[in-house]
Amino acid sequence: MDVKKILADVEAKNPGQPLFLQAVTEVLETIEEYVAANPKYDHNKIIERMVEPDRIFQFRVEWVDDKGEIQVNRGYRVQFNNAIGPYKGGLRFHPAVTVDTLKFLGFEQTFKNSLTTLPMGGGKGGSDFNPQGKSANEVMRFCQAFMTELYKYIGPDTDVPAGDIGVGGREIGFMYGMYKKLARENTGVLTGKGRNWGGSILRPEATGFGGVYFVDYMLKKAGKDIKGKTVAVSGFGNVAWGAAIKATELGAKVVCISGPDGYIYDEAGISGEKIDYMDTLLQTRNNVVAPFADKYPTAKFFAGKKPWEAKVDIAMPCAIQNELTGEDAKLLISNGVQLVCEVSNMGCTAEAIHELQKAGIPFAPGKAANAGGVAVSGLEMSQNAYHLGWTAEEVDTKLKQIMLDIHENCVKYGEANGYVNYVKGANIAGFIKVADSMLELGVC
Ligand code: 2IT
Repeated sequence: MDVKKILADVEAKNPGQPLFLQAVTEVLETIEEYVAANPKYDHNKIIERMVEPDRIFQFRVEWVDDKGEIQVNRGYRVQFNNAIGPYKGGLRFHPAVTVDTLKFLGFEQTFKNSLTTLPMGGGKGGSDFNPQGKSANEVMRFCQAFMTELYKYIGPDTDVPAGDIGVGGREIGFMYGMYKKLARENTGVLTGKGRNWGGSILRPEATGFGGVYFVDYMLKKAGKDIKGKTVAVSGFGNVAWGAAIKATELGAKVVCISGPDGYIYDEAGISGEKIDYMDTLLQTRNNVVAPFADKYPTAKFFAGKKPWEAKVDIAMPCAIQNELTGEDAKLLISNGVQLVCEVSNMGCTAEAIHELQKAGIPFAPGKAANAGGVAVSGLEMSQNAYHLGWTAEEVDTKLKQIMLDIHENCVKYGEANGYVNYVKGANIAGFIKVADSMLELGVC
């Protein structure tokens, strides 16, 4: 495989899409050696086929705000690859969403879903709708308008969306209500549903819990223990919340959370009701973390700063893409960080990953470490298909096993000279299942 040529083609075909190019570059550079050793992939142009989404839907979403003004947003669904199962992936509502964002996320999702061991293809969607400052009724009208178009492209065996940034249980409810009405079926086509209407127990916690299970496996592999470790988590949304609960439960101390306005350092640790308060803050939808320091005297707020300047043992980016840069990585390393586990999608820049790997710090990519979220979505699909619900213990046992399998796969394909390159391991393991399926399914 000529990586340079393929990347040049991807760049030429997708102008102005730096995030997509970043995601593709990382994968191609790490699977290059494996692909070269297995010429069947090259002969069948598997890479060229994998970097092209199956299809992309873009649509206008119009709705009326509380003042009676008509608003126009853009909606998307990227159906990236369905070689191993129906398209599966979240919906992101964020003003910065473009087709580039959703292509990078859909591409990542294809590999992530493959790693989960469940039969799910890769997809992603969303809108440039900004939920900040919108009333509940405005959010409902937007979600309904969005679904009147999206429902044409999805279905329980074709494409199953879920939440992502800006889309939580409330939004899934509004969208599922409209889907059910339009499609006249109750087949659980969205995941992350409420417990009363087909949702899985532990789905809200799953991404953060899975991320911490992954950290635990990484530490064990390095002969270390999570107990007593200090942790910096970025963000204060669903993923950061789940991570804080599980990290605390396993004996670590979460000292940082953050928002777009700055970060909180709480030497007493963020546990118990402070974690509940993270969710309260999220529900205000003001996207600021500063009020946390007003409420808890041990917490300090650092305006305009990132949590990566704090001295911690473990860093877990849980917010958004490229939130941890090369400079941040250098700072973490100089402060003695022992492990970095990306739980946001592509939370670290290529430079950051390079710095961490160069320093021999174990680093896990989001597509491995945050796969617990979509994995429990897969379990929600199974429960819906069976028309029953599993207990928390059953779901948690399955989630732990899936995270362990992902960790083992990363080690299998990424370990060399006493260092596990989790990026390489995850990309190769994720690639093999999708690529081999494409070979078996023929050119179609
Ligand atoms: O990035 C992700 O894996 C998600 N936003 C969850 C996707 C899902 O289908 O549960």
